[in-house]
Amino acid sequence: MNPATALATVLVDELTRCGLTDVVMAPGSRSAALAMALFEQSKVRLHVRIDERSASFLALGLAKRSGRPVAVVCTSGTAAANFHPAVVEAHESGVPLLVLTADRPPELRETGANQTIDQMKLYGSATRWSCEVGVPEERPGMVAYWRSLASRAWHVALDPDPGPVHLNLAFREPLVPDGDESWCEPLDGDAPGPWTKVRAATPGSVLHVPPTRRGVLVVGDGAVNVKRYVAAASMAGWPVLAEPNGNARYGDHALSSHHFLLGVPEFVERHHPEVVVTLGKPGLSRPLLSYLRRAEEHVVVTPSLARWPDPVRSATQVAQEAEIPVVSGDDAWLKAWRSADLVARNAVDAVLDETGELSEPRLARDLASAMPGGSLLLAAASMPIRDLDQTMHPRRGIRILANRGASGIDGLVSTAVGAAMAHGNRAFALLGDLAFLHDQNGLVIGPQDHRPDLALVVVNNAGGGIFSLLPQAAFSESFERVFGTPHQVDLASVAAAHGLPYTRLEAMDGLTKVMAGEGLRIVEARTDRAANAALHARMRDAAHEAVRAFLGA
Ligand SMILES: Cc1ncc(C[n+]2csc(CCOP(=O)(O)OP(=O)(O)O)c2C)c(N)n1
Ligand SMILES: [Mg+2]
Repeated sequence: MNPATALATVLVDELTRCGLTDVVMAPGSRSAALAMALFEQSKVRLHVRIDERSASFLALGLAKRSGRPVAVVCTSGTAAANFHPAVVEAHESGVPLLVLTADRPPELRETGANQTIDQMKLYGSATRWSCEVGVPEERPGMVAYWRSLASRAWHVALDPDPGPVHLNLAFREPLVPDGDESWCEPLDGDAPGPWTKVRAATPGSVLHVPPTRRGVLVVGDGAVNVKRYVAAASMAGWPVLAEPNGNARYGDHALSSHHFLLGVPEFVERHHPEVVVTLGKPGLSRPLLSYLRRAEEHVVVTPSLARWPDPVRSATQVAQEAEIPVVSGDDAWLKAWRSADLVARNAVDAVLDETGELSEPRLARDLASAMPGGSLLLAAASMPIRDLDQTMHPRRGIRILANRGASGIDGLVSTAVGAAMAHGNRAFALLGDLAFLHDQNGLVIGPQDHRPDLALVVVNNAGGGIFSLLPQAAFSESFERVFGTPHQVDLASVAAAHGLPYTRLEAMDGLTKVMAGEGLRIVEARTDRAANAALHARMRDAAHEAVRAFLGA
């Protein structure tokens, strides 16, 4: 057996023994041995894509939803560089990825040899570990090296701080199997594997949160152990301020309009928190971020003590686990939050329901409400995730994901496809038109590849709608050209080019029908950026006014 084939076979086998179930690969020659070993391995589900950027976001989506490492494989050169955005997102949002890049052997580097770039530590500081594996050779000891390396890569990607691991794999020719099965030592691993068993450390000591009724639980992106903390907060009589992608906006204690409540200074003055506990990374609402600073104690719960989210540098304590104690007392604190929340929510709903017309925030709200139990929603950066945050009513039984590590508008079609496949049930994605167009290649799926049950709901406001809500909107001369960035792409034709069903959602009453479809499909909802900005201003004004009236302020 040639060394390239031996390394590829052993690596794939060992990763499978660790628990690898899904691999995404893009074609190339330097990675041929890996591609063929993956093709032979019946225990992994292989996904093949031609665009490495889309391939890596597909892997990200699969890993994000499943919580297990997913491998992504490519050839040398710019192919590997195209993984960079997904690696960055995985690094920032804590998604386990195994990034396997094929490379030229050292003697071909820095010589002008074809398709050769410097791939060592290609992703800079955006990995948990980056390893230059070394050219495989036929000599005793290599099997232990490769198997222990694979075990280690798997565990570093997963515990205790999930994220991307990069193995740069130099292959010397021959790159494809030569039919010879002999090798200088047994290639098999010891049964049943993995080669190195890693026992995760039990989390450090539990932090005891100071007892108080005046506490708030904030749940942001990437939160873990959500149910336990929501239950504890409920017992303590705390409101839960949950960003949709924190998946804690359910039950009696969940608020839905904190973005508006916390934008009213009189409300904030009267609702001074003694303790705020945050899970995950909050980052959708400026008023909520400012509120974190007002807490006497801000406890950040994080799986890793090596990094923790503290976006406004308000953390006073950081712990892997926290105990929120039950304290006796009346429910005045919680009731005050809930009643004000209801007032704000009703005011927002009234604005949204004035007519049956389709609007961006109403579509977000109604999509989240109408999704069948058990379904998944991926919301794109820009307005989709913010609209959900501002309008979604609390509910159970759905899962919401967003790429909030780096908040890119890239790779979202692929992330949605991957997440939907790992979810294995009905799935929806709410995407802006630019986000959709950015990853059109996510729609390029070969005939032998699995297609998920996923509706890509595209809010087409012909450009970047979020910018109409930002200060640059006042610069009318430059605005359209450099921020609005309109395009002239016909989404029905995009769907047709990919052979996908397309539906235009004209008014809100068409939503149920659109949602009832099956398979991979595109739904377009056309909106207007200026009207959307005006509607958001009305939502905010109505909510703030209602809260002030409620407070008698
Ligand atoms: C990869 C990347 N490029 C640029 C940006 C900056 N950006 C943030 S929102 C946005 C506009 C997005 O437009 P669209 O997806 O149509 O959503 P809308 O704002 O209309 O809701 C841009 C360009 C980004 N976040 N990510
Ligand atoms: Mg748009």
